[in-house]
Amino acid sequence: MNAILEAIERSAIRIKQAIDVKDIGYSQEQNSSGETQLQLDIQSDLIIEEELSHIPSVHTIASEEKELPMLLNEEGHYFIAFDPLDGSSLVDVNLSVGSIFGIYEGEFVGSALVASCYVVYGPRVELVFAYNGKVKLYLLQEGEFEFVKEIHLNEKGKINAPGGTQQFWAPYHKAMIDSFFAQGYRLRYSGGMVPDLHQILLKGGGLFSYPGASDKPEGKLRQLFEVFPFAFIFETAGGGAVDGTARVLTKVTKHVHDTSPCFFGSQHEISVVLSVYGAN
Ligand code: FDP
Repeated sequence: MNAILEAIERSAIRIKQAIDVKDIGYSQEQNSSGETQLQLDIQSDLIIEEELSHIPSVHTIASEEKELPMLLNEEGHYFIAFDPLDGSSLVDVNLSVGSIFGIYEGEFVGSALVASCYVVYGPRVELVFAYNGKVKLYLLQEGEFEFVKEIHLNEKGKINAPGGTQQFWAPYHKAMIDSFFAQGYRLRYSGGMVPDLHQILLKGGGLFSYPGASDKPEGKLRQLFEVFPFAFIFETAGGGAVDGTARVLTKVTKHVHDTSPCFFGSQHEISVVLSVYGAN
């Protein structure tokens, strides 16, 4: 697992450099030396693929940027699903983005997750790694990721991050979101899953939701690359992650790009979601 974490750290440093120096959004165009420029998310995908390909314990990778999983090493036992640059459209407006990694043992199913990691590229680069019952925060300083602290969620938080388009929400979902605001919860939503969930984790708790709605009955966020890795992190930090009625990590994935409605939060907010959705 150490070798995988180190490969993720090297990838993060290279992706941060790419974010800092690249012209943005010029896929298919040529740079001054006549080379074709790659979009940042594709470039990030290739960086991670290359770094993980050096690790013998990695059997297969699946990426948000690739249609199908890719076998790296028959002898390996880890299956790694990653979103190389989540929220990449936010780079254009200089908001934070991130990379997400789910590390599965033997197969890509929620119950086989053994570790999860994400990296936030913001004013600072931070990495969060959940493994062996602990969620640890690291900060990139002078080329090294230094341990900062363990992350624990409070029983109840103050942040409400409601995703999706309100126009398409079910009435009971809208009523639940409104009731959190009526109780004093504050709106925090950048449109980047990584910074939005990072904020909830570091500020003690709250609720992030991306529900199924009439325009997207199965939500938008992808199980293997986004929903399961964050579910593992929230559960390890003492919170929860559900699809409305059940833990998301019990969901069956039929295709690598399957999505799921999802709610991440501290215990109190997740219990409210379960009672609202269970009753509807
Ligand atoms: P994006 O489409 O910009 O890549 O992964 C999907 C995602 O971003 C998440 O990072 C983010 O939480 C969500 O979409 C935002 O979706 P909405 O714009 O529909 O709120």
